[in-house]
Amino acid sequence: MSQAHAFQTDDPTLNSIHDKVIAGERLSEEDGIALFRSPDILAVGWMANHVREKMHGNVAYFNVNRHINPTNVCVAACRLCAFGRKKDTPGAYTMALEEAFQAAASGYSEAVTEFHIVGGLHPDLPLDYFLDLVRGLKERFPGVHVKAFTMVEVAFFAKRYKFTIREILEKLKAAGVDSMPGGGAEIFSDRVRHIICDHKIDGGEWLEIAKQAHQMGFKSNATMLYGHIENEEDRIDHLLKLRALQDETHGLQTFIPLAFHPDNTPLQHLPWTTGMLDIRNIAVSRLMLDNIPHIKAYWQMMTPKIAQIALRFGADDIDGTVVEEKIYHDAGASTPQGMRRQDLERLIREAGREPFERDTLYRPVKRTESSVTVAV
Ligand code: V47
Repeated sequence: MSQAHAFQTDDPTLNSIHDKVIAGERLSEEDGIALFRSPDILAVGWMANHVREKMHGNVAYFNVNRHINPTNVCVAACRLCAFGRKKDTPGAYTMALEEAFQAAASGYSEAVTEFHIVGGLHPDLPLDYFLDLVRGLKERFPGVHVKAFTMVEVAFFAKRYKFTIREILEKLKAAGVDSMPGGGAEIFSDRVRHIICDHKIDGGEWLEIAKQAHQMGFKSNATMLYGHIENEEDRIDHLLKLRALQDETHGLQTFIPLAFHPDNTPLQHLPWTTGMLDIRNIAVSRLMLDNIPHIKAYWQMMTPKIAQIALRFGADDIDGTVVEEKIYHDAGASTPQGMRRQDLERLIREAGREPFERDTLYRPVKRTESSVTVAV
């Protein structure tokens, strides 16, 4: 779909980038830095929207999903995080499996098509806790896609239970994991990672595990945490590393820029991100990641209002109903914990887009009064 409005900018550095965007040419590191620094956010957004409409027309994707965070007990103690707790400290929890199954079934009455499962790095649970969780969900909800465990959790399982990454991925697959969420990528820069999440795997390991997962046929997402102590070069470095991974594996479905929420974290002296930074990260991601199909404006993290605007600045997806969000709410998010399908559709329509309910693999979901089907 072409745009009715002509491109205009008062920032001369954007003219050569515009020419490349129109020609479908790959942008360079310098282009990326210029996009982050340009005062002309509307021109940056125009280009991102051009690419977004070329790829997805007028549709905006959402899904009906439920988050399950089986435990917040975590050995990592990342400075960026308000969710993790040390074992036996106030607020620490670990769901009994039955409790997790009940959580999976609770919330909105509409049939979900995806469980999104991530949790802390628990020092004592057996591997079977996680495998039984997935097996139990598959038994009880056979049609529901299980998107579970970040590359960081996979690395932890391998180390803790003494298996190779490949063996852990095979066990997760056999238990019923269908794909993997994008968390834990944070920012790949060693300098920044050392400060915000010192105990996590490094960026190279994250990319290597994602590569192995993709080579085994898993699709995954990827995230980037911004708005803390990183700079523009760190962000572009992160995007270029993901672009190179995708050139090799084609396993990334969706990229999700995540705005840092400082409340209740050891970095709570840092300011919150602004709407402009949120929108710019969406737009620059769309322009730099020419080989990743989807850019998600995660409404829980951006707020529904900014997510709507993002749908005209490069994003084509706003995530889903979620039902019960913990990670951002522990860090001060004031968004609702979940949203109904009709509310997501309204957000999308009022942004001038056409709502498209997808499953996790972006296939259309058809609902009638009594059934949900995925067109394959
Ligand atoms: O990896 C943790 C981030 C991520 C904070 O794949 C924080 O579809 C901001 O990855 N402020 C988990 N961010 C969430 C995540 C995700 C969310 C929605 C959809 C998908 C998907 C993935 O949240 C963590 C970390 O980067 N995070 N604490 C914080 N205080």
